[in-house]
Amino acid sequence: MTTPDDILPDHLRDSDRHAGFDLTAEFEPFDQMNDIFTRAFWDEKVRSKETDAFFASYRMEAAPRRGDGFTQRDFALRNASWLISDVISNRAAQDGVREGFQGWIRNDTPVAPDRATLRSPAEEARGIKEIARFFGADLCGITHIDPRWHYARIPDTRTMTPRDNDLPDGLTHVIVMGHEMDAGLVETYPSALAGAATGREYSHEAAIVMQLAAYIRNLGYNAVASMNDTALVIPYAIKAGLGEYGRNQMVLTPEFGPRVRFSKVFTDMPLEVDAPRKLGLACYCQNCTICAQACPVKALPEGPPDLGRGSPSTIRGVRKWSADCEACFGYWAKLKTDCAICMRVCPFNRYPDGTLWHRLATHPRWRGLAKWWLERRRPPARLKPAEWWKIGGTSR
Ligand code: B12
Ligand code: SF4
Ligand code: SF4
Repeated sequence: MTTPDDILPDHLRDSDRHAGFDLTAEFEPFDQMNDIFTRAFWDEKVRSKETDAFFASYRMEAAPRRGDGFTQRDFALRNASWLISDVISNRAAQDGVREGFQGWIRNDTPVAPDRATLRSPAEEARGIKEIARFFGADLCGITHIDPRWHYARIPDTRTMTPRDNDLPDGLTHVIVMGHEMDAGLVETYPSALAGAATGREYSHEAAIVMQLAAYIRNLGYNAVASMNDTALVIPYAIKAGLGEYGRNQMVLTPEFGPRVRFSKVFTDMPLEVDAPRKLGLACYCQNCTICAQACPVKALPEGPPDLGRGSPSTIRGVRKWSADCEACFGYWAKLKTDCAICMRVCPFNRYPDGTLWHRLATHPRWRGLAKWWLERRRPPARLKPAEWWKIGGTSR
């Protein structure tokens, strides 16, 4: 599927422009067989004893070792945080579907045969956002479905061979939700303990997307619950007005900076969509390289957006900041846990909307002053995992 500008439907072309998306004629939807996690099962260039041990450590074979943040207790909290997500993602293992990661979350309730009387799309959109918050989402935006961001193929997890992306037809909208990660835990990256911030949100997400989708199906409309599976969520989150794309490969939100995860529900319920927002966050990245410098394996770019290095794990035909994900995941495999140093060090994680620094950094006139001020301060040190346990595991 090529998508030169002129064959895009108007609503997508206009919102691409507002979002600042820059696609070339080489664009191709991404094949999930090629993301680095999936490659770690079939591609000998990525798979190693270390990557196998990395995945095993999330289950029984935790990898405790001496060192603050990597003790048995640290791994215990991380793995326990993942538990509910794991229960959901293992449900359809016999069918080769890892729900929420490599396949959408199967419906537990049917679509009601009678449709509820709907209010206007604007009122229904407001209602959906309230219900998303009721179930526990911290952010919610809505956008049109856009097959460019859907995986061209997905793996059959029994054999790690490709099959078609089986998202049902007829879906028109995507409800994108944001889930704040625990601030204190994120401050301890890199550590096995910090991985509890990631695991806890996946477990939360699983419940929230399933409940929101069940609500919509009970109203008589189709709804498909989805976490990391089925589609790239970053372009969707930007289109849904939740934030802007940063150098650290994450959506920077005004509320939490990059310290947030995203989930989604695909639906055919008629809803008013949100517009991408110009927030001034990504503009700051143009002259900031804090995340790139902090990355221990130098996986992040220091220059302007480009078309990538030709890695099979990078989508083709999108001008953007792209990471060396082979180097990034290689580091995770060595650690036996995930990393997010590039999230921790981002100033938008520390200075959310409403703080003076945020106001300066997002204003074209004062951006330079914000950078100058930051450079004169000592960068905040990583929180020692032992300290996190001492302060009782509460967010600061
Ligand atoms: C696979 C994956 C990874 C892999 C590898 C990516 C790869 N290239 O294979 C690795 C291990 C590197 C990884 C690391 C991390 N990830 Co990750 N990852 C994913 C996942 C599951 C799939 C993305 C994918 O298929 N990428 C393959 C191709 C498309 O990669 P790419 O070309 O480099 O494109 C990347 C970006 O440029 C952007 N992107 C893609 N297309 C387009 C188009 C436009 C126009 C724009 C602007 C951006 C954009 O999205 C891609 C993210 O990998 C997504 C969830 C999802 N379904 O989207 C989460 C996701 C992107 N990861 C996330 C996070 C937080 C992380 C980590 C911080 C780890 C952690 N502890 O959570 C690190 C950050 C590393 C970094 N700086 O890059 C979050 C980001 C949240 C946010 N605030 O934006 C997501 C959305 C998961 C979630 N549940 O929220 N990740
Ligand atoms: S650390 Fe700087 S360059 Fe990196 S994402 Fe944050 S603001 Fe952008
Ligand atoms: S997650 Fe860690 S290794 Fe990967 S890009 Fe970020 S800082 Fe680098």
